[in-house]
Amino acid sequence: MSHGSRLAPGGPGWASTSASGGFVMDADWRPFHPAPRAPRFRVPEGAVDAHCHVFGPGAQFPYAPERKYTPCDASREHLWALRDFLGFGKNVIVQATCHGSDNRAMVDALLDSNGRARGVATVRADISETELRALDEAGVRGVRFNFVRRLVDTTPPEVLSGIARRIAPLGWHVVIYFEAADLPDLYGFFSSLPTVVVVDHMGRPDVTQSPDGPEFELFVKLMRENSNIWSKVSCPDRLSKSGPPHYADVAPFAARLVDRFPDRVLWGTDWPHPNLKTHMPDDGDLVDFIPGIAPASDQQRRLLVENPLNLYWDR
Ligand code: 0GY
Repeated sequence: MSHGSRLAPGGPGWASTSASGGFVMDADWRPFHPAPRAPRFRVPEGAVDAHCHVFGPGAQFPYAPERKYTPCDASREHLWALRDFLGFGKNVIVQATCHGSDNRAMVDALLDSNGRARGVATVRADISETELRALDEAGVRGVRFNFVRRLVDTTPPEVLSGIARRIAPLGWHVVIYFEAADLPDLYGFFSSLPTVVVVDHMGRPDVTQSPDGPEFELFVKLMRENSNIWSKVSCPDRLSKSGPPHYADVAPFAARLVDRFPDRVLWGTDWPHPNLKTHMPDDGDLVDFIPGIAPASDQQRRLLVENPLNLYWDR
């Protein structure tokens, strides 16, 4: 990889702009960047992209009937090529809501990864012990609870608590995704979870407010009061109003968490960036966001290597 180069391996279906298997991609869907640029920032050896997804391909792994969106296919081969191009060593693949609780596409990628990917699944309360053990064997280390109403129908908290109790003995954790405006209502539930809890995208702060203002202060308090709660300092593209390439308005929020909780932060690309409406990020820009939020090499090593290895590979 050299400065100025772009990821463009070519081959059939590389610039994926459709869904296979008879599925029709949403009319307003933005496909992932077909040729991101090489980042200037070199991630440390063994760095982990700790938040990304695979979609389908629909012909092999059909999208779930209950999905709220139909994406373009985004295969494991694309993900591995992006990983290598950006300089990462490993991935954490998070089950996307377009696949519901059918984890086959994600598990297929884990099994293909030669131990270089771990997974976060979506499971139903009636999942059997045998199925849980099979997911564990494949490399799943957590379950995701989603509270974003445009993505899923609501699941009652007592059902989620039951799932958390089932997965705790496996050493798994819970990943939570919610909007900042819902944190006051969910604060007690999140604090009650018995496992490590990883928050997606800093709890989606409104970055037009101050990083020291009451909304983000509540999120920092959640992490301060609960030493089992971690955060992904990811998705500036999803949160920013100032936009690419620097996503400058998001940086102070992420930098605050990296500085205050250096052992409880993770970073991921969020490739293939579902449901973005304003623009599709260049993944090279996203990697170049990292030194702005984690300026010290020690912070970078913890964020990109030690923390994700600790959570996903060492337990
Ligand atoms: C993300 C964010 C989104 C989607 C999903 O599973 C999903 O469908 O997570 C979103 O639309 O905000 O983390 O990928």
